[in-house]
Amino acid sequence: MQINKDQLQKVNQQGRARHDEHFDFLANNLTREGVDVNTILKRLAAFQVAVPSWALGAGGTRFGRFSFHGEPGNLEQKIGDVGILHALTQTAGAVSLHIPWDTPTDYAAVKELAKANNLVFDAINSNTFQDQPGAKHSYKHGSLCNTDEAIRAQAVQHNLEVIGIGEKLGSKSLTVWLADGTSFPGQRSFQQALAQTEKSVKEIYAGMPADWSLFIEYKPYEPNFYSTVIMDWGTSFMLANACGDRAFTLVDLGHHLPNSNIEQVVATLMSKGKLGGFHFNDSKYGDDDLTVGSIKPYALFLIFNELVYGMANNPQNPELAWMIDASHNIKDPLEDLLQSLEAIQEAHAKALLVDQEALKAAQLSHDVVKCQEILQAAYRTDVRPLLQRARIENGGALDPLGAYRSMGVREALIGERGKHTVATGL
Ligand SMILES: [Mn+2]
Repeated sequence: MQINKDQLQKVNQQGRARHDEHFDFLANNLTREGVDVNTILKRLAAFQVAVPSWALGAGGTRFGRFSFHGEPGNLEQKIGDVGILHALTQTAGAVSLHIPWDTPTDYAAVKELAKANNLVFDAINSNTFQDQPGAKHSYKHGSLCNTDEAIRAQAVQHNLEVIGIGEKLGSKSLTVWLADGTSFPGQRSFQQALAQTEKSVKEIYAGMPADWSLFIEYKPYEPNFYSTVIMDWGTSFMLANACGDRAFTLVDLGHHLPNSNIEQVVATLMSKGKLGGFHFNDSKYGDDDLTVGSIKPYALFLIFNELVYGMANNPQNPELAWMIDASHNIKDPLEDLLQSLEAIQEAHAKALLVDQEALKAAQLSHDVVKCQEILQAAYRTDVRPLLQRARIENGGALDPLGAYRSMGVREALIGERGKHTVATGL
């Protein structure tokens, strides 16, 4: 299904007068403080986050999975779901595919469908954390790091095939996340595993088209519980440097040990021009993949503050590939994604409100109290009217979640697809 624009306009009309009041109040206050509201609206409108195909169905845990009614059962339906998110929010204008779960059968039709939904194909993701049907070798003991040359070669070849698929769709980047690691001390030589991984990623890098980028994701544990080969940003950074100029580190918010200072990681990488991709989610304990902003919204704001600073001050850093990497076990996946998209833009807007000049002055004069006041003044501002205005000016929903519910989108999807569909790959 596609969102009916006329119907959406009608839904928007219901809250329009109230929105105008809230927006005028906020815009007047911000203008008085010297904020250029139109520039912020433009920045919000330009910010597009990719939705990964695997986030459109209900995920699960190793204890089980409870599917959600009307899940997309194929690639075309997944693109349709992202199209719904984009129509409502105007900020989900890209889709990130996972191979082999989303291997297209008809490339022209898939591209046409994406275009009809105003979507582009963002970074494409390979999978060497599962054995594929018919594969000659198993990744049980690692893929790119494996001691067996034939297994490493199979994993490299898979990545090259994924690049080939991405090329046909218009993607310009490959994201590599490895499950490689060990669960017990002594299981494997750390040095050898890292050396083999470096050799393998260099082979993948060498096989990329000249206008492609490689994003190397890291994670400290899980599914292996003693060590992972690419355990942290430093290891990813080292591998990216070993590959070359078009290899970058990818930060996933959930891929850190508790209380890691992710904003500092972001700042460090951007200062070196090596932050390429960014995965949003939230967590309490580990890689929980919860709704963005649901647990630590202030941390998200502080991270965004560094991202906004880096985007303005680090021309050596490329434009980032933004993506939501979350998993929904008990919510309607589309509602969860609408909440995440809202939380991302909220943190983004607040970061844009930080008075960078005043902050710099306060830092130079060692006014620690003032520094905190400046950050928190931005954080405490209710920026939702800005998000609403940016959305409706671009044809989106005033209240995406409210519109999704009042327009009966999930009910329509169940009507089209049936109740008991299961998203591919989940
Ligand atoms: Mn991720």
